[in-house]
Amino acid sequence: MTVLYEFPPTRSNRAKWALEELDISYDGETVDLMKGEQNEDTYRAIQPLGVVPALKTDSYTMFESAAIVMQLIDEQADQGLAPKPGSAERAHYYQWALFATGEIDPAIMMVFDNTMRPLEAMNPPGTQHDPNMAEKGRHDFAIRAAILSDELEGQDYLLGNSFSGADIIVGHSCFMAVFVGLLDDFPVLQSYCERLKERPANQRVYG
Ligand SMILES: N[C@@H](CCC(=O)N[C@@H](CS)C(=O)NCC(=O)O)C(=O)O
Repeated sequence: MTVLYEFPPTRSNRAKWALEELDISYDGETVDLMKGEQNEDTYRAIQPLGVVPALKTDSYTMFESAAIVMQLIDEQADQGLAPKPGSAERAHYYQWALFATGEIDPAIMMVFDNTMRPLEAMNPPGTQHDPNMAEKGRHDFAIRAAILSDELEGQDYLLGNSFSGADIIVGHSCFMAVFVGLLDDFPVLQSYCERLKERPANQRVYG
């Protein structure tokens, strides 16, 4: 049986969305971040950093939301959610997936951590929100969002007209950005979010 360790609506939703798109049967196991369950030894044995998501299947256990999405999609290659390995389209698929986790997520989290993150529940004692760091996050996000927006201008999805795993990974970043109040100046990205929200699998996860 496949088990997803999750805490909706965090980045575990990326893995959940892929499971739903691919119609894979799984159990969702909540790791309550507000209660500190991510720090329990049993969970740390699965995800040593103490973050969600993690995925356990009959043959492996893994973490990192984008890696989980891409692995699940490769296991179900006939469903066509990723371009052929080695193709030019695959190059861009990897590019956008890693741009989301390596460039966009950290900028969003810099804003979230310094404005909205519950200090007592999820931070070391004495941590304060830092307005300068929040501003740097907004600045970094805007540069990266403009790059995404240019790419999506005039096309429905990151790889053109067909939906792929890159849209699950980047789409979740865009939903995070909405949550943190960062997408107001990016109408192309707002439309992209609306398009993604029309998908039944997305509605089952983010509904
Ligand atoms: N790069 C990781 C980041 C995972 C991550 O940081 N998850 C957050 C929720 S969005 C978390 O579990 N935080 C727990 C904590 O900070 O204690 C991924 O994409 O899977």
